[in-house]
Amino acid sequence: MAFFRSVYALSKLPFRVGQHSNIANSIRLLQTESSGNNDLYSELKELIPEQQERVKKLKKDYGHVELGKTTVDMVLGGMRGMTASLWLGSSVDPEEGVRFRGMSIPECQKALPAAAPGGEPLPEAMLWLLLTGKTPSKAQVDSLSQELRSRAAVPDYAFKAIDALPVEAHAMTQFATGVMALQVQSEFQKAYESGIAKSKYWEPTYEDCMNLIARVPAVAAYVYRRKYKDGNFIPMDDSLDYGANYSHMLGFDDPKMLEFMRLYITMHSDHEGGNVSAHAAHLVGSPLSDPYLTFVAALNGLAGPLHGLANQEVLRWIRHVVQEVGTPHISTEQLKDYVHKTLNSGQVIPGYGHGVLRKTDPRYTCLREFALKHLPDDPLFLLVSKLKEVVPPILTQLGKVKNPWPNVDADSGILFNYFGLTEESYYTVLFGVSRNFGIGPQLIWDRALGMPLERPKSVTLEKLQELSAKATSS
Ligand code: CMX
Repeated sequence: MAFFRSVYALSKLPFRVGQHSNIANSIRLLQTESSGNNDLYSELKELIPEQQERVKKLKKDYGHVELGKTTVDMVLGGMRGMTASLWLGSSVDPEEGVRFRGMSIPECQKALPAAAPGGEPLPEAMLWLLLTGKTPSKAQVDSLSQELRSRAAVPDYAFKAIDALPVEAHAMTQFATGVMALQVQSEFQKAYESGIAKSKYWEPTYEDCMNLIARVPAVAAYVYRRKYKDGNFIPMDDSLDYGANYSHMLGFDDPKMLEFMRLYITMHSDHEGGNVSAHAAHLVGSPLSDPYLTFVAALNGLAGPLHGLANQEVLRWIRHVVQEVGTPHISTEQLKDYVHKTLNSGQVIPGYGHGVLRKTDPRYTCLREFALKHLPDDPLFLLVSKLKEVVPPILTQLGKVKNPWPNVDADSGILFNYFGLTEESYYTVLFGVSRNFGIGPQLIWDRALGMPLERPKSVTLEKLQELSAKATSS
C-alpha cells in the first residue's frame, strides 16, 4: 500500500526523552533543531516511539492527578476553562496568546524559514514544526514543499461535486462539499477495511493528512474562481511554494500578497485544541473517522459566525458602516454610534472577544504589523485601527464581556481586500485551508498515541439540580 515506506531507515536520535527524569525537561527538549532528515515522514517515524513511551508513563505514574474540578458553570457555560484534551501543536495563554510548540509568534517569524531571507515564515515550515516540535531547515521545508506539490492532484469528481451546487451556495458549503468528495481517496478507510493493526493507524492517517493538505488549495481556489470569476480557473504552478501557489490559483500574483498568504496560513494554522474547529476534529476523529471526514467536521464548525466566519462578518460590518456614513473617513463619534447601534440591536461586534484570550490577540497584532508595513494609508485599515480604540471601552462598559479586545478576525479581511480579494464571503475558506495545518498533525499524533474514542458524560437538568442541591446542603 502507498503508505508503506520501507525505503526510509531509522537513524539515531540526538537525544532520548526517557533519559531525563523530569517532564519539564522533556517538554523543553522537544523544541530542538531537527535531526537532519529531509523527509517529514522519516522524521516523524523517529519521534513516535519516544512520545508513545512518554504518554504511557504519564498514564501509569500520574493518571490519578487532578487537573481541576468541573463546576455547574462549566457544564452550562460551554466547558470554558475545563482541561479536557491533549493537543500537541499549540497552546493559548489568556494573557500572552498562542505559542506554536512553545514558540511565540515573533519567535516563529524569526526561526522558521521564509521564501527569501527576512520574509514571512512558510506554511510548510509551520507544518513541520507543528508535527515534529522541531524547527526545520530550509532544505527540509523545500523538500516538504516538493512533497506537497507531488500529492496535489485533485480528482475530477471533487470539482463535479462542487459543480452540482448552485453557484450562489456559500463558499464554505462549496468548499466542504469538495473536500468531502476527496474522502473517496482515503487511505485510512481502505487500510481499516483490509484489517490494519492499531499500531499502524498513524501511517495511513499521515498519508491522508498530507494528501488533504496538498489538495485543499486547488479545491478552495476552484470554489473562488467558480463563484466569483466566471469559472475562469488557474492551474497550479509547480515552481511555487504552498502559500504562493494558493494565491496564484486564486488569481493573485503580487509578491506582497504571496507573502501575506504565507503569513496568513501560518498564523491561522493552529490555536490549541479547545476551539470549535479543532475540538470538532478531535471529537470526530476519535471513533477513527478518517482525516477527510474529520476535516470536514472542523470546516463546518469553522463556518459558524462566532468562530471562523467572523472574518466575513467583520468586513461586512465595516462595509455597512461605510455605506451608512457614505465614506470610509468616519469620525470617532460616528463609529461609536454605529457600535452602539449594533449592540442595541442585539448583535455582537465581530472580531472582538474570545473564549480564552483576555488580551489583544497576538495574531491580530502580527497581521496589523504587516498592514502597517505594506498598506498604512489604506482607508479600511485606518478605519479598523480606529475601531481598535473605539470598541474595547464600549464593550467593557457592558460589564459582561470578558475580553473586549480584537481577535485575529478583526483585521485579516482588510488585508485581503487591499490585495484585491474583496469577496468577504470567501474569507472563511482561507481560514479553513490554514486550519488543516494544525488539525492534520494532531490527528496523526492522536492515532500514533492511541488516543481513545471521546465520550464525556452529560447530565440532565434534573440531575444537575440534584447534584447542585446535594453539594450545597453538606
Ligand atoms: N460583542 C458583543 N457582545 C459580546 C462580544 C462582542 N464582540 N463578545 C462577547 N460578548 C458578550 C457575549 O455575547 C455574552 O453575552 P450574553 O451573556 O448576553 O450571552 C457575554 O458578552 C459574555 O461573553 P464572553 O464570556 O466574554 O465570551 P464567550 O467566551 O462566551 O464568547 C466569542 C467568545 C468569541 C464567541 C464572543 O466574544 C463573540 O461573540 N465575539 C464576536 C464574534 C467573533 O469575533 N468571533 C471570532 C472569535 C475568534 C475565532 O474563533 O475565530
